[in-house]
Amino acid sequence: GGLLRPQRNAHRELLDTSGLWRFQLDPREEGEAAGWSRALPAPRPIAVPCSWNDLFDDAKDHLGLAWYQTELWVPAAWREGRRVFLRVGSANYAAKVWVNGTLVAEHFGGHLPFEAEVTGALAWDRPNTIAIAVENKQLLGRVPPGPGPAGGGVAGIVGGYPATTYDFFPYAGLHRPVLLHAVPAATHIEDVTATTRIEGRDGVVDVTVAAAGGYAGRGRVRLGELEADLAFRAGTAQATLRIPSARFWGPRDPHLYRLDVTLTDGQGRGTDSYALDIGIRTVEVRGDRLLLNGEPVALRGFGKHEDFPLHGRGLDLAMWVRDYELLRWAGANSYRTTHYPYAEEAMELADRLGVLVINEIPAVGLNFEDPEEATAQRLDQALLQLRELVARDKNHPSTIMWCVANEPLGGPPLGGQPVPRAVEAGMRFFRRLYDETRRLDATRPVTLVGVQGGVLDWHGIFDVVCVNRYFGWYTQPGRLDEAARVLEDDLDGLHRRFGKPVIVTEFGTDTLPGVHAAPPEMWSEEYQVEYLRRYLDAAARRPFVAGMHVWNFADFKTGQGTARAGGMNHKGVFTRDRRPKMAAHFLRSRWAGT
Ligand code: E9O
Repeated sequence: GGLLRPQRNAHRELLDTSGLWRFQLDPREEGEAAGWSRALPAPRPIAVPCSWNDLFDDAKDHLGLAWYQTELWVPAAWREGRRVFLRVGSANYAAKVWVNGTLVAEHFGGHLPFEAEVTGALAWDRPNTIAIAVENKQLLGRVPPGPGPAGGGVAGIVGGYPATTYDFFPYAGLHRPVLLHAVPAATHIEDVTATTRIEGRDGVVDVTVAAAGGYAGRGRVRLGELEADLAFRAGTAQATLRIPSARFWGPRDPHLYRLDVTLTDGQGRGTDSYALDIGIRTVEVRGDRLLLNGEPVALRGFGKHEDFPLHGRGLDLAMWVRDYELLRWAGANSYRTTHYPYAEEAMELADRLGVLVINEIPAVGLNFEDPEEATAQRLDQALLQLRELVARDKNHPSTIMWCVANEPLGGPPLGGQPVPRAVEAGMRFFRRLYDETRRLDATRPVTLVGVQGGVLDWHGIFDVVCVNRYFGWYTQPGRLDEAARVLEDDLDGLHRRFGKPVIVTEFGTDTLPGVHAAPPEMWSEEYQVEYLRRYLDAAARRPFVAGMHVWNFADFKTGQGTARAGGMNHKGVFTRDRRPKMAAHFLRSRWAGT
């Protein structure tokens, strides 16, 4: 099946369990044997969705197992002619789900939804107990991996407690809503895939619909005045709609068309339906240019995080609405979902507001010097994450590119020599990920984000060369003019070697708000501005540079370490509570022209 976001309509029901749940840490991992899936012995209240870390002192650095539990009545109307599914939006990292003591689902990997049918496990004469055990160990074979013998990723440079292979804080818990949803039992729409093309001034939409149980009946798709019949065979049907003089989706005009899919009975009456907002647009790489609707496009924006005090990585709609407002304020048109998929609501907002998203799986901190066995396990995890991400986000016009990894290493970090065996292992790994992504979705470019001083060969596999560069911070500290020259040579070298569009997906400096220095010194607001200015100038002179993403949109929480004052990465142009540093005003003047 697909991973359609549940919705409520004449045929479908939805129940959001968000609110106060019960919570208990299980450091000795005794809960499963002791029947905690039915009742927790010593629970305390917790908010769902939310990370557990900022709520209780003893949960702050907890990377082990913890239990969530709630009770709820399922509406009696769902009893007849319905199939009921339970959908977990994001449980970081591993999760097991029980309904009334029956195990219904197990899932690995945070940030992506999973669901299980629970129809047979439900009670109708009493409240149902839902229990979810979540565990966030940093293990070698996971994605992101735990620290290995090779020392992990960039976290190897910045150190930190708890130990991770990345610098953002290892927040854990039920990060997105847990939903119950009901669909018609006879058959229902399991998946819809809409891809779009542009032919002259027309927009062409190819729609593929999957319906449960090998459905062989009929249906229809409607888009405004346009309508097409669906004739299902073995559970799938296709239709093509052509919109004359269409409005093409993009940052200037993020126009969405409503696509209605309906299954129909013998009399043409609807038996199930699903609605999707789609944008008609194309993304392609031609030579060294990135094209949106056939025109070169330059991405202006940031790497981000889902990160906010108290909520951690828990869904925070207020944060999202504010962040999109600040993106607009700064004149940005784009961001990358560093370093994991963001909430579905965030993707929906990007569609509506015309923001171009590089959509990344949680593959950060990979080191191909780690044992082969770990790499093999990571490949399976990454492939699963790719399938889930593409299934979830394939219909979002805002997703313009998939990214399969951030800053993989093929040797020691900080300028160490690549290790040939590790480079080879990475080649095989990324070839697989590239091919699989293209197989899942042939309509979007695929990229890999490389680290400064990292393995260049891997970029050759991908459509766009994305690089993170910190000349003037991690190297050439305090020497901005020298750093700018190194950057320019580096960009030209990448262009000569690959002849593809280049995006600088990270560049930035840690900056403490209120620290000033003339002439600019590291950690001061002036230094951040002058550093960014040089990078943007270098890009502006190079038409093959298809995007500049500042690291980071806002300061964000990290583990504890000598390079992270106050437990934060301070490279934000906004503070963690979204106050602008000087750099935010500078970007606004560059990007929004104000
Ligand atoms: C990943 C991001 O999550 N990139 C890091 C960011 C940072 O601020 C982190 O927050 O540390 C930068 C990695 C830079 C490595 C530079 C190595 C230079 C070697 C020659």
